[in-house]
Amino acid sequence: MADDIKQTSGNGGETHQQAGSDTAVLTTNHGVPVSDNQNSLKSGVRGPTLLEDFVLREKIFHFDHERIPERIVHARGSGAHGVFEATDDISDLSKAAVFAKGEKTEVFARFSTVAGGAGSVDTPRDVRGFAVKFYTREGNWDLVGNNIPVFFIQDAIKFPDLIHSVKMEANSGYPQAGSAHDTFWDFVSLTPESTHMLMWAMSDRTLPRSLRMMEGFGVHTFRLVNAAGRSNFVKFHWRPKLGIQSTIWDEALKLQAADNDYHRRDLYEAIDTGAFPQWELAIQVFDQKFADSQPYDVLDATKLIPEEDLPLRVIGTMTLNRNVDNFFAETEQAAFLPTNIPPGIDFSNDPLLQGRLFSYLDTQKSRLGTTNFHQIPINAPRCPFGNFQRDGMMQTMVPTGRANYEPNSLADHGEAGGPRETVTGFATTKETTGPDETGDKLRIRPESFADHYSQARLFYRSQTESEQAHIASSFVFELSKVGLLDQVPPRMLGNLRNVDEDLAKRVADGLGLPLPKKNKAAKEPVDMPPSNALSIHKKMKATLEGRVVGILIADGTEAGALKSVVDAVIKAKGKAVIVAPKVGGAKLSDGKLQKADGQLAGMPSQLFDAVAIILSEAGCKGLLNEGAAVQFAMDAFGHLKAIGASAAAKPLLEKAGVIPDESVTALDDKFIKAAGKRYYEREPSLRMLA
Ligand code: HDD
Repeated sequence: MADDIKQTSGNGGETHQQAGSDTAVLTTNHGVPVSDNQNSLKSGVRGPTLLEDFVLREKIFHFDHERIPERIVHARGSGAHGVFEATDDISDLSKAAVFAKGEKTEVFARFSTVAGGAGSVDTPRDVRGFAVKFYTREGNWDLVGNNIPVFFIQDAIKFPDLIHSVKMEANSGYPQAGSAHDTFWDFVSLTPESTHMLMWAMSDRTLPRSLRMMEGFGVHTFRLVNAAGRSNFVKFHWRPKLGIQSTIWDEALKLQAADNDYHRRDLYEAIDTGAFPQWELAIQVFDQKFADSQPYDVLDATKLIPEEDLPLRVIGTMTLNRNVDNFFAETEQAAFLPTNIPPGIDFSNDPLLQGRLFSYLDTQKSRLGTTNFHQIPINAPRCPFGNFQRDGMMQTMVPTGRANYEPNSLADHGEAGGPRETVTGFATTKETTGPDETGDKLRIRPESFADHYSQARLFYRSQTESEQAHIASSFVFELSKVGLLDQVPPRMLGNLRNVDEDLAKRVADGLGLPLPKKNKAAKEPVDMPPSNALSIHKKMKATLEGRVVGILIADGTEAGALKSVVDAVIKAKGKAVIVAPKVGGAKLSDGKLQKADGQLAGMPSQLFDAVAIILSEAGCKGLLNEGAAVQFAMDAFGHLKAIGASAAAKPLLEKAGVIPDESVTALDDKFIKAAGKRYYEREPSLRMLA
């Protein structure tokens, strides 16, 4: 902060002055001590309340105005603080201090769903926002990305249409937080450029197991600029250290019922218990020559650069190590702006990115109510900052002196003249992206953006059989929810025929519709070599680290067996959660009472990555007629999880329809090994897949 500017309320990072936190005395907002916080001031014992009661009026006045407008998109989110450490020397590529090897930069990350309101559930089928604010020594850098590397549209002018179509329908106000409805599919079926993103959206990428197990992407092509002013193009990637993992649809649906806050709780608890989630930041760097030689335009946000063509280079690690102290003050008031960019990074001409450069600054005024939103501690830079912008609503700084304009010669008279140094400032790169960059003013989509299907095909064909089945089934489910607009599913099928004939057929079959004519493509798609990096299954880690094992016990459960499973799970860096018919606990074989972490009826198996069912003969008998116990085993099996069970628990497994396979084990080492994986090969025998 410039010397001549003082902030009255501190500047981020530390705990801030809060009513109630710095005084034992209960006061009004203006510091007047309050004598009674239980009763309003009345005229007589049973008479009306008096207007004079300023304590009551202030309290209710403040309460009445507690809510602020939620984000128009990404309203539901969870955030955490952390640190980014640069681990590779890329000074030849970028002069940004945040990338200097060994540099540690404070960060705040916020993960979000897109369509639902702030109070909606955590696990709908939806894209996830992945926004990171780096408080660098050269100002804030906000990398505002998603967990999918491409986007629905190519030009920001279509964003309001896209979002209107996916949000709850304008007349009825439903559905909340979901794309399975008329208007979304009407819009995307008329917008072939969305087809690639639809492949990702219909895949398990939109059903993350945990925010800690998501990849993240900057999506657009950006630039890195070095000290000599030379620039290269760059794509940013986040890779979770725990490996990428998703749930399956039935599991995600049941998670919505079991725990609305499944992802928020998971992130908070992991950080709270010291299991800090980590991601590697990696880059794909390329020059104009590479860009010109690709069959797609690198300025088109509906395209990715296959990792097989341009490998990722890891340049740093982000560790989230501190939960927010106050959800509203921090997570809700966090304002991310793609225009927050330090020297050494720059934009490209991607027309989607260009529109974002306006939108985010604009929306903060509407959401946070003031142009001074940058003074809110979560948004304030951690480095000194100063300029001649003044006043405005909710101004909390107290600039001293007369210097509120520039140039000035106040210093000649011994007065503070304010900041003026600009030598090291952000300078837009001079380099162009080719001959078409400037020239006539045109409302036009470049010809190089016309191929809407090749990469959609690439994505589909890079998936495992099981992943392809999930994609086909999601299309069937979503299109089956299109109610009134009969023309929409055939139109979508006509687009899908351009992606893959087999996919189109499977979706048509699933809907019970004839296969329509192929829609005319703006540009005929081409086959690209499959990319393993696009598949979740091909790169999932077999590990219990960061995962949760649910252990079902009842009276009579063998104490030794329980202890050895709990110990083994913890040793494998997993979390063991004990579930019993009564939360007070169960009496184990050694006569001791084992307290449970949760009651069976409220802790179904979808909350866990694997389950152990440790029952005595009597305990099992007692649970055979308990629907929640049968469902516990049935869903664990149906959700493709490993099941370890005591021999006496067999009747329960049988009743639940569990068919023994390699992942249904005894309670030994085999179980711990099996528990780190999902068993997708089991699925075709369990449910109808398209
Ligand atoms: Fe956006 C929020 C990500 C295109 C306009 N966007 C928002 C957030 C994320 C993204 C993660 C939530 C940030 C937070 O946690 O507070 N948006 C993206 C990505 C896009 C994208 C990856 C394409 C590659 N967005 C996009 C366009 C526009 C917007 C084209 C407008 C022209 N986005 C907004 C917004 C939001 C927003 C309306 C709502 C709340 C906010 O900005 O602060 O301005």
